[in-house]
This record gives sequence, C-alpha cells and structure tokens, in this order.
Amino acid sequence: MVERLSDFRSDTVTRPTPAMRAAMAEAEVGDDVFGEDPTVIRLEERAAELLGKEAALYVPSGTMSNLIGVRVHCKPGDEMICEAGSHVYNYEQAGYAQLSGVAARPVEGEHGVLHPEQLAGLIRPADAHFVRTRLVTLENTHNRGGGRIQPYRTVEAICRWAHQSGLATHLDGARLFNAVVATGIPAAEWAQHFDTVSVCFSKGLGAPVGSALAGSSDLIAEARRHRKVLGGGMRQAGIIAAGALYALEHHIDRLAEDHANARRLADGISQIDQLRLEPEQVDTNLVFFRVDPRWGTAEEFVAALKSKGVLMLATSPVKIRAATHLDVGTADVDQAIAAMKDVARRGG
Ligand code: TLP
Repeated sequence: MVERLSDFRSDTVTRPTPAMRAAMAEAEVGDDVFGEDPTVIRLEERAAELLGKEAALYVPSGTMSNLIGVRVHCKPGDEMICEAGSHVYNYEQAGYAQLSGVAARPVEGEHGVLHPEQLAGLIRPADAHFVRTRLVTLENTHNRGGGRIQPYRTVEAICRWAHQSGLATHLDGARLFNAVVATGIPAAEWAQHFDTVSVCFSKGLGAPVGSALAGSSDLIAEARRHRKVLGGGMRQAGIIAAGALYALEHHIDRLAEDHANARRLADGISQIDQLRLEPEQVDTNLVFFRVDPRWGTAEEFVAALKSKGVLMLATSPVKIRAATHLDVGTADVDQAIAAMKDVARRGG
C-alpha cells in the first residue's frame, strides 16, 4: 500500500501553497476585458519590468502565449524558423498553421541548441514560389533538449543574424527563470535579444494558471486583440493573476533547489545499470533517461514505478522524463531513486 505519491511527471503539477492561496483569496479584482482588474495590471507591469519590455499581456497558457507571439509577427503565407524538438513545433498542434496560416521550418539542434551557421541560407528568396521567412523562435530552457540552457552567446548571435536579416525573434521562455537562476544572467538580459518573450507562471514558479507575453507596447496592443479572438479575454482574472504575482515575488530564487534535486536524481540514475541519462548533462530541473530495452519499455518502467508511489512520464517507447519542482523535495528524490533501483533489478 503506497502512502504518498511523489509526482515527477511535470513541473506543472504543483498546487498553490497556503500563502499563495491567501494572496489569491485576497486579490483585488475587476473586469479585465474592460482593463479594470488591478491585480492583472500589476502582474503585467511586473512581468514587463522583469523582462525589460514596455508591456506584457497575461494569457491563460504557454500554448496561447506562443500562438499569439508567432501571430503578431507573421501573417498567412509567412514562415517561422524553429528548432525541430521545440515545444511550439511538436506539442501545440501546429496552432501557428491551423489558426494563423504560418509555415514552420524546423532545424535540428543539439539537445535543442541551434548554431548560427545552421541558419545562414535559410531565408527564402523574394519570389512568388516561396513563403516569406519572417521569424525565428527559440526555446530557453529547452524542454526536449533535457532542460538545456541555451548558450548566451549563441542566442545573441542568432538574434543578431535574424534582426540583420529583417526577421523578428520570439522566445518560448516557459522555463526562462530556470535559466536565469542557473546562470545568474537576469531575465531582461536574455529577453533583450527578442521582440517577444513568453514566460510561464504555471511551471517551475508554481502558480496555478497562466503565462505572459512581453514586448513593445505596439506588439502587445496587437497581442491583446489576438487574445480576445482566441477566447482568452478573462474577466476577474486577478484571482489567478495574484498566484502568478506571488510566484514572481517568492518562487524565483528557490528554483535553485529544484536544480539541486534534479542533479541528485541524475546522480542516482547514473548508478543504475539498466538506465542511462540522456542527455548526460543536467542543466536545470528536467532529467531525461533511457531504459535498456532488455529490461522492457519506458511505459512498463513508469507503470512499475507508479506501483511504488513514484510518478514519471514516458516521452517515447524508450525514454522517461522526471521534473523537479516546488512539490518534490529531497526525500521524494531519494524515494524515487530507491524505487528505480528496485524496479530496475526486478526486470520487465
Ligand atoms: N509543457 C508541458 C507539456 O506540454 C509537454 C510539460 O509538461 O513540460 N513551452 C514549453 C517549453 C513547455 O514545456 C510548455 C508546456 C509550453 C510551452 C506550453 O505551456 P501550457 O501547458 O501552459 O500551454
């Protein structure tokens, strides 16, 4: 009989802390579609300030934030260059294509990292046969790349090339604050290279709902129109924005604990013969590992772990992801390592 579940499936599974719930319960609210919710306004101003942008927009999800981010730069018949393993390309139903008529040009990176040399020559000629290359989207940290932090100089070089080539730049910074805490490079410094930046409050920051899209006042005014047509205009959203605001004030620095726990988990995994870290380097809060097919499938391994009270996510027939976050501590990590050792020994 399992007493408690340690949930490593995603950093999205966190529940608001009592202090966060209190801030939400006490939030001053108004109708945000009328621009009258003081808490949403405060959150948008704070997010813009942290990201060094003129304005920001509170949106219900990272998916909507990326969708709108692409849409403010591109019109139907335009093309976005992105990394082949990126979230926007793989896990958002190609919303940019379905809803905005935008094509994607995926380029294979190394654990999510693109090199500037790969991009030279990708801009389509001005000719009626081709789509118009308009945008470069990067992801930092990179989810499928194993929580990889984009090298700062590479980001700078890619965005410089993009701007010199007349392209816009968008950052999927769902986990940007993980990169901030791990590198000590402030969010505004990362963000200065991008025309629009999306950040999520509902991942490592531990808030229940929402993301923000930041950029120039003009782009964000346009983004506000797109949010409305997508059904993302919310009313007394201050209730949830208060959780996000609380997270920005109290949950950024503590991401370092998640990174330490991820490294502890990775060390444990590296001692289990049937498992192999992939990538071996763990930069932030995501740990990916491969299950030896002689043991069984990733799905079977995950099911066996579940019976021991440990939840992880099979991301392919052979690979598993574990995310550390606010609701898993060192004891959960140690429980997970013990469970993995046990399961690996037993055989599939
Ligand atoms: N990622 C989720 C799943 O969709 C895979 C997770 O558990 O990691 N950008 C990145 C880099 C993301 O990882 C995610 C969510 C999103 C955007 C979308 O955010 P939401 O879920 O708020 O739409």
